[in-house]
Amino acid sequence: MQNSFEPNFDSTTFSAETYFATQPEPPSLQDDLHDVSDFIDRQIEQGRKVVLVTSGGTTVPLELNVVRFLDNFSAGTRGATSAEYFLKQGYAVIFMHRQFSLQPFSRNYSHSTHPFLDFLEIDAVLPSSSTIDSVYPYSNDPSPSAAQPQITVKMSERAALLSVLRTYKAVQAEGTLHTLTFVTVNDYLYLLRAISKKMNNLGGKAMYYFAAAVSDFFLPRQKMSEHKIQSGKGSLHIEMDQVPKILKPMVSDWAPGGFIVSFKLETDQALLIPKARQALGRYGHQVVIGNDLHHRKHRVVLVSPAKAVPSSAKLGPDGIVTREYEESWIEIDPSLSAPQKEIEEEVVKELVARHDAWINRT
Ligand code: PAZ
Repeated sequence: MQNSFEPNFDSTTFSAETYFATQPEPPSLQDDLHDVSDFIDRQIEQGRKVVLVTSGGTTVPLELNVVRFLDNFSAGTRGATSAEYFLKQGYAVIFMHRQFSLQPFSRNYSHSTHPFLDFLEIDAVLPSSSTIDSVYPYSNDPSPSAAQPQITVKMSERAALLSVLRTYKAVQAEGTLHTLTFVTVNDYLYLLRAISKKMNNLGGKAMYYFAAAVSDFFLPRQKMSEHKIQSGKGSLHIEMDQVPKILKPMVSDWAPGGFIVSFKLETDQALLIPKARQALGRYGHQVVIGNDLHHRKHRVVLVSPAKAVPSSAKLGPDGIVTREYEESWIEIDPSLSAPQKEIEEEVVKELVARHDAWINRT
């Protein structure tokens, strides 16, 4: 890798088969799969629809003993927020997210935007000796037998917290949320393949909602340096290979019975619709949601194949099916922000309606 990064598009394209034949399975995969299989079996028994929500960015390690890695932009807001609205719509949710990215419910109290310590209060005046020195470290309580002050939630925060907490507890009691984590793009690909194959047992009741930001390039294990890459020898050149396009095997092999929604992130809004159409033509899934980086919280476009595929549908150059598509924009007032109004509520409502219509199609 050079200091001024020059992308190199000549690198190898791995097929999904080659990828899984050459890259190692994550050590936790079988345990993760065991738990998620139990969860899916329970939802099948209960007749629920299940959505797999992916969320957060994947990393690409540059060393086996990893010190440096490339990351993909995503805080996990889209995925965590959407997961809550799917739960509200009666879906069971498998939430597959980047470790430490936002999660449903707790995302409302993120340490960077709404830290929970800031809305707690201690209801007794601390003794004058309670300087930072006297209360630190936390476990060193100077008077463990004395009456402890009560911790309370600020009045202004109570209603919102109660509402989040009630929903969270209800979801826990119903057992409708299952959470799994990934860090690297390799963890992500292995988990996705295993979960999708298992979810295929749900038939049409399975929805896939790919909000995670997944790296397009990776460094195969065989090319990684074992130890930390050393500096001091001038610029660094790393040739990365292309990550396989997993929507292809998703649609044809892993989850042919499911309703698949992918996301397309662009920084040039003019590319959203053409790129979304291109993805639908290539992979043949149900919906691509286009969002541009700077307006993603207020405006998205849902692109899907037109309901009646015209007889003019034909195989175009590169084997892409050429046919007609329809777009619907969802916008919310940009002056409203979470938690007043969240675009994910509208997106999820629309997808649930489309999923139901798709299940009941003749
Ligand atoms: O997680 P977040 O809310 O910060 O960002 C969400 C997003 C922009 C990563 C997501 O909406 C998205 O577009 N995911 C797919 C990215 C891609 O094209 O790979």
